[in-house]
Amino acid sequence: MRTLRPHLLPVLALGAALLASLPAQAADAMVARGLIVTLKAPADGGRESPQATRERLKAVAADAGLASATAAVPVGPRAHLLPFAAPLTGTAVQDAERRVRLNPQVARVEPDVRLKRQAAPNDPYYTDGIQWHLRTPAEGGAAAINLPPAWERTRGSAAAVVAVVDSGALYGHPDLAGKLLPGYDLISDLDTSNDGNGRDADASDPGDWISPSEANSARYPLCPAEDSSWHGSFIAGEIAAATNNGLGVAGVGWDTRVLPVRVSGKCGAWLSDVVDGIRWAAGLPVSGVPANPTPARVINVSFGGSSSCTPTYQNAIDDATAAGSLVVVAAGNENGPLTRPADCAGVLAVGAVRQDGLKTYYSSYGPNVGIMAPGGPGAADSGPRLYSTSNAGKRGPAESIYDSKDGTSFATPLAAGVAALMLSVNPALTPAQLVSRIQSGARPFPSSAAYPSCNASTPLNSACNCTRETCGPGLLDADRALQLATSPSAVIAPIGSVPAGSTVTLDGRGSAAVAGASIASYQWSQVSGSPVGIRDAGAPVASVSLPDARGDWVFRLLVTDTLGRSADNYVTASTFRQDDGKGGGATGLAWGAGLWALALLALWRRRAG
Ligand SMILES: [Ca+2]
Ligand SMILES: [Ca+2]
Ligand SMILES: [Ca+2]
Repeated sequence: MRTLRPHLLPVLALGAALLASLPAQAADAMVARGLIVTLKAPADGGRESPQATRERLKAVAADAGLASATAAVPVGPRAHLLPFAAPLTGTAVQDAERRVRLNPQVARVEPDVRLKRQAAPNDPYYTDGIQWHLRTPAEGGAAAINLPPAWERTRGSAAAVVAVVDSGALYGHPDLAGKLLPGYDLISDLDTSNDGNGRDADASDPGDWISPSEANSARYPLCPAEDSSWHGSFIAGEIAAATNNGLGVAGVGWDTRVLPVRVSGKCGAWLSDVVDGIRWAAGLPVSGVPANPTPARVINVSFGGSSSCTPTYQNAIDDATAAGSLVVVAAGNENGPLTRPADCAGVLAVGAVRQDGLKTYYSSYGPNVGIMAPGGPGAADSGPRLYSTSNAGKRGPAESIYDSKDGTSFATPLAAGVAALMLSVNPALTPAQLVSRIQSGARPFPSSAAYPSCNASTPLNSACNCTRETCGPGLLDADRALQLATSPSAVIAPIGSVPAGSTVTLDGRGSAAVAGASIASYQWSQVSGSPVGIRDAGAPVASVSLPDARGDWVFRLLVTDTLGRSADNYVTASTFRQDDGKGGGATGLAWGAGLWALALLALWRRRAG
């Protein structure tokens, strides 16, 4: 058991990570209610009466063919607004502006456009582009998690608590002020705790350094010398740094709160403390410890290990999940198969991609990865990193700073933060519903011709192109996940391979609406294959008679709930002939992958449209 150690980096070369400025707003998106006009000084150079100014403005409007609904309105000391009779858009605005500008009486003119409320926080690491990974993919790169449109929907809520089961927290960091709940310190032994006692109510992080004399000692076997990591505080800042406070970094959830649960100290954490930490975070009883007054609906666990999931770990995750808490875990930095806790059932395991969306050379991987998110390029690669709240102290806490780190530990809190945003718009979502919606909303992986595809059986020592079999469903997309947070889910029983000429059942009875709604309508349609009639196309269970020929047919189910929200899904039926001598099982995987690709394509098209 050990933390997934980051590569600590000094805060420097920030300029290298700067992005180009945002694209200008397109002209066709512009809405204006009039023109803001500044007249030239009167011909005689003297002062002009308000009445004379109004007369000149009226003449300008008339010359330009503007049918002003009302008289000009002063804008500041020198300019006036000439209102249109009704708001104009696009080129109509530009035409009116051009006509007014041609008037020799006019010094300046600009449209009085409606400024869209931008959910862009003013934290300098965000505005400077250093926190590229929070932006839209167009702004921040293929892997950016698309928070700006998500922040238009919600900035989180104080009720959505995210536990950070980690090294404790720096309560004195100014960019975590007001965002940290009291939490608890569950480290049970003195050598690890480094705070002079065992379990206690103070979850602050005293540092977890290992001095050269302590390294590989009897107290700290197999532990190398290292400086304090401030691991938990970095993660807390990613999830919920004080945001839009003009200081430092932005967090995923402006209004999310973090519950620090301290389990990791010098030389890492004990399994027994971690599983107690998960239980306590979820609001479950832990012997000898007061009940958690603020149970977390999302639990971030950025720990790794070399063994596979054990009943001790699985039971804690099962209990937390049953209590309604989603456990979000790091995939691991071993460039190999997932290990505990990422391979436990019911967790959302998060792997790390670079800014360009390729798997990092270090991220563990496999088909059971839940989602991929930015994790920094890693020390052996280059590219933009992730910045968050930290401390300059090499041992105990010193000056509050911002630092960069790499690792799946730091991809994980991005997904945990998105889950908290989803719960703030729909607190009824279960852990399984959170996972399915985050995955349904995933963006497809990009692919670079300069890199190989990740290999399911042989780890590559470089970045690689993610596939479904190596990186799971796709890239984390906060906005798409938030849209789906209030949607029903369309679930279709698999069909797979059937004899040619079969009648098959299209079964959508697994579909579900979120709390407070129910499925109001089912609509089946055919997407591909030779045309076949669908019986009961408006019912939860429909059927089709497939022709007596080999082929593939894809059907779509669209469900709409009582609140008018919709979702869809796809199912494939493939036929074989009895004299083929096989049931097509060997190609089942290919069908599954094709179905997945089709579903993603549909999502992508819908999003792009
Ligand atoms: Ca303690
Ligand atoms: Ca303590
Ligand atoms: Ca801030």
